[in-house]
Amino acid sequence: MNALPSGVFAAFERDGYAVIRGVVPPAELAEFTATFMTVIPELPYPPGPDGVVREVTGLARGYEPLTRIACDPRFGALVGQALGAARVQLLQDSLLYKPALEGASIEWHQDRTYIGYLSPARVATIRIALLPEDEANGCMRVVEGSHHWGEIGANQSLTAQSVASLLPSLTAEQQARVEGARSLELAPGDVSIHHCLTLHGSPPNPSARPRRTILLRMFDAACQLDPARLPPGAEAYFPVDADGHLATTAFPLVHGG
Ligand SMILES: O=C(O)CCC(=O)C(=O)O
Repeated sequence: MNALPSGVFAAFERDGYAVIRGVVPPAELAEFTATFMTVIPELPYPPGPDGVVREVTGLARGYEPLTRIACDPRFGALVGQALGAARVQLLQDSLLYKPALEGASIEWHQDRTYIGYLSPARVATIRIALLPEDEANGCMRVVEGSHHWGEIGANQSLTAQSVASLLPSLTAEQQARVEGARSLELAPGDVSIHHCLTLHGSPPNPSARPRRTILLRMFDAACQLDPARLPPGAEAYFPVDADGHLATTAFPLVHGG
């Protein structure tokens, strides 16, 4: 990768997201794609209410090719730069596939609703495009600056079965801002980073082209676990050190010493 682009921190702070072009070169992208397609082969998958989205989460813990991608220091460094964090840990990895013709939408949401058990809310998702992502094939859309709105709706960390739309919980002014949301069009090898409070979603993919995206959710290692925001019994999956920081044995350090 090139030297870290300047301005990522300022853009992320202002807009709640940033796009960095050409992070993964073509040869490496082929390896990432092979790893992705081992986990999610090009096969038919059962549709939900408006089509198919196949998402596989948490494999980086046990599948070495994906561990290597998730712990690649380039991605940790970009999130560190966006958040202004000296040390960054990996929270979760996901592979997201929207097939051609029948790819489903993802409702407008804040990630905080579903991974809201860290305090403060200094968590970001880096998304690596393996294929072109554009309006025609259901690229992600973000509401610029919406991370400044604070948390909307109830915490559903580890309790929700699916992603629900936050649109009914928005004010009229916020709903108008959703109308003007920005489409994050990405070329293969580009990445986007969004804040866990940024309102985002993606429309269906009726195009003849699939979408394959690797998502890595990362957090400022200075965050502490807030057990009150976890359902009973879930604390066992979030080992902490004496100060309440998530243990690096379970949530690897991906940036900083
Ligand atoms: O890539 C997308 O279409 C949506 C991703 C998403 O919802 C997320 O990162 O939480």
